[in-house]
Amino acid sequence: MSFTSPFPDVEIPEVSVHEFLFGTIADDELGRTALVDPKSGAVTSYGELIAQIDAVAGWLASRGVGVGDVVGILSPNIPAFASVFHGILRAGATATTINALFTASEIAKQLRDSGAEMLVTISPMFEQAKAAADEVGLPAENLIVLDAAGQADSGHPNAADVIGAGLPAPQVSFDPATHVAVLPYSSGTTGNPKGVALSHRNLVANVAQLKPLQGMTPDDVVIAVLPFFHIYGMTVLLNAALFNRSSLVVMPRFDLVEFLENIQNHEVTMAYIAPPVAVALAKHPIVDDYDLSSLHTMMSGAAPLDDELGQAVARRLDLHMLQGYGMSELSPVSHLIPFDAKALLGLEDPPLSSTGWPVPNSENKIVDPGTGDEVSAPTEGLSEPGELWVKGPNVMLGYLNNEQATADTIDADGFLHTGDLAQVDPTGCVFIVDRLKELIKYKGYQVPPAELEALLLTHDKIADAAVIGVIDAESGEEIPKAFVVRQPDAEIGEAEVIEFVASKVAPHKKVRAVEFIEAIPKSASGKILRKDLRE
Ligand code: AYL
Repeated sequence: MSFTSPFPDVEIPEVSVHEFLFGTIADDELGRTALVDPKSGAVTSYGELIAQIDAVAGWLASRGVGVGDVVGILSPNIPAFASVFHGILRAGATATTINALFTASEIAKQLRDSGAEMLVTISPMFEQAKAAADEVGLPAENLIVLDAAGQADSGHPNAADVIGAGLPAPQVSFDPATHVAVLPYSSGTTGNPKGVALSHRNLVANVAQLKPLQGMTPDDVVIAVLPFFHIYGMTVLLNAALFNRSSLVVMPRFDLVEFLENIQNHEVTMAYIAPPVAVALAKHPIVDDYDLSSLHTMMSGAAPLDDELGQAVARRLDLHMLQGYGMSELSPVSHLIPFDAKALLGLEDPPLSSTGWPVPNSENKIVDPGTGDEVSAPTEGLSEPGELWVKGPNVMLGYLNNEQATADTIDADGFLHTGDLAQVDPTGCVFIVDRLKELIKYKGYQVPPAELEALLLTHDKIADAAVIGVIDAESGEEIPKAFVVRQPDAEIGEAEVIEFVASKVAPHKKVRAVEFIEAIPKSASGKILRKDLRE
């Protein structure tokens, strides 16, 4: 079946991200709070943020960085992330956002693949950043360490150099529809992580598509604990909150007590989370010690939210609980339960086990992966399951330097094949039921099996390996599990495999279970038969 968004189309202006977010800002909005650093209490107003963005863009331009250049950002959420990120885009350059927990070799891989010629980081990440910069041959003056004021003679520019100089923003011109604004990395439906080329138009579109459903206003205070380097935090928090003139309370990492304290002390009204946070909010006794009455809305995305769990959080905290679905390749939100389902759809209680309806300006298909035929539309109940296909202005331009992977993902009619299995009800409400693709998610983060398999094969006691996602009996969460074939006569146990992987990758990519087998089941063409492993 084929269906469109039930929401009216929105206007998507043909402008850059910067113009869209700040081009029409009113004088009386400049003094409003854009960003709060709860640790130091520092507040950045919209006026200050815009000045900082201009300064970053001006400094980059003075260094010859502009259209066609790529700059990496390696940082957890800090207020300066916003100025650096938007400064890069304002200069006409492309930002590649790197997971702050990556190891040096993971960082180097992304820098090399994206062609980044500059990297911006902060001192806690300096060691990895420096090793990666050395590996790809970036000179000291192209590694910016924002908070390293004391390293004056290190050759690394810092925030005082970059922002303090206050250089004027350059005039740049590009086509927002085709110019790549950001390159986050995703493994998509198969293989190794790839640069997801998202245009200015993609990013503008998704904020515009979210606007009527998200319910964010200038009176909202939004807690920003999901990382800005991941597309969820980038679009749904950073860009959407700034567009709506809300305030962001910026947290560099999740800590339950700090999360609760910040909601209470800053009278946070909206929280965007991934399912593991919902578990803590539903179950932890400490939650009762805080006044969280300011919170009116919470949205979960990036992995399936258990219905009961979501309801438990909504009841305990007395708020609207919503769920969204999407992919990095969709900028990312393609489906959402709207903030006000009653007004928009005439629905009292939208099902929280669903991921809601297609965002405005978009079209969907549900296609039987076996036959390639569209499944029939249900008159009642749910349709047969099929692969969810999505078309709209938020569909990525493609994977960087990878025409094959792009063609395998976006078809000739412009539909992106998500690799997720969904069912749909007669109103067009989508229920994600399974994943067809190889991707594993640990706590909402991507774990690319192909990357772990390649790493396991570098171990001299391992003859062959395959990695799949399994549900951990204890936590009920998806975890990466490795199937390992030992080299003849080699002795290697579970602990050694786990430690080997853990020493080479970011924590979320660790293998968390190991099974030794005689041979990895493969098809005639050599493809790992993941279904057989699952069984
Ligand atoms: P990536 N339910 C089930 N699976 C989900 C959901 C969900 N609500 N959201 C994302 N996924 C899975 O690029 C699905 O397999 O996501 C999808 O193909 O890291 C994959 O995650 C994409 O992984 C929001 C808020 C989307 C966040 C997101 C994050 C998307 C980034 C919509 O409202």
